[in-house]
Amino acid sequence: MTDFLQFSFDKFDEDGNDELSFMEFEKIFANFIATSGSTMIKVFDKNGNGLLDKAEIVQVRLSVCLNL
Ligand SMILES: [Ca+2]
Ligand SMILES: [Ca+2]
Repeated sequence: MTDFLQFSFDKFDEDGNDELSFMEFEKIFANFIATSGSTMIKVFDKNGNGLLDKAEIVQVRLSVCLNL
């Protein structure tokens, strides 16, 4: 695990149990989206309404997982 990942893991593992719960993962994901901002929305906003709906978020998740 790289230092960056270790840092991120410790940062987001809020209860310190060395496991990421779904809620903790959600925060990582939200942070990732916030950092990437409108660029991510443009890429994944399939219907072009400027918002990511549930179905579009699922696609983002799949893409992120596949790229890891
Ligand atoms: Ca945890
Ligand atoms: Ca949309």
